[in-house]
Amino acid sequence: MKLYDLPASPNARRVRIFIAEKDLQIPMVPIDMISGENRKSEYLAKNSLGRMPLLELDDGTCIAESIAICRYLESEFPSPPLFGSSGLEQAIIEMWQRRMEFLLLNPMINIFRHTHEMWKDRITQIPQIAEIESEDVKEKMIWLDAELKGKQYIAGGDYSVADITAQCAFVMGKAAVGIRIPQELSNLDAWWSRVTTRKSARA
Ligand SMILES: N[C@@H](CCC(=O)N[C@@H](CS)C(=O)NCC(=O)O)C(=O)O
Repeated sequence: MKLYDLPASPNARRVRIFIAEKDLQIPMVPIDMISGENRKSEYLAKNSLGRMPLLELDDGTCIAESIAICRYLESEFPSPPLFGSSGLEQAIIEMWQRRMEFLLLNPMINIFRHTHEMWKDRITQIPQIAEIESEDVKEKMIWLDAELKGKQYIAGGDYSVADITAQCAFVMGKAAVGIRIPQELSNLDAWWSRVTTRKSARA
């Protein structure tokens, strides 16, 4: 199998971190979005939406959507479990993964898309969307800080895919849209140190 990758993409980073946590060696094929490689027929035949990441299996089956890719890898390589083991663990991790995606990662991506030069000629940019999303993300950081009180990781006991989604949201916030975790949010700040010092964080 191989992973079609977009190095700067937070969604692709989610899958790279997941692969690193599982200690898998999966060849990566970088796709050059700036030159429009993902809009060429060869790539569109693999993913008609022209988006990355994309996992291509040896039989040619293509799996898009970062969480779908992670789910497939979890089923093939269950150890260490990153989506939980028992039914209850799986439900709690799913709950947190969805919250981190909808409340943090997607808004960070939206802020980037509606403000950055790179997206100027690709979408209709609406700066007010970025302003509203930025305020909302700041509120969500305060909420998450309170939720993390007494917890090591987002879903509770162990590092999971919910942490991966949240850390990719904050990498995007820091690197691309200037939103950083305030130091006074001490639970969130401690969690950030915990996850970013893992070896997989560099993936
Ligand atoms: N929901 C998808 C989102 C994939 C996505 O939007 N990827 C972006 C990079 S973060 C992309 O490839 N954009 C290229 C484009 O829109 O042309 C996932 O989780 O994988």
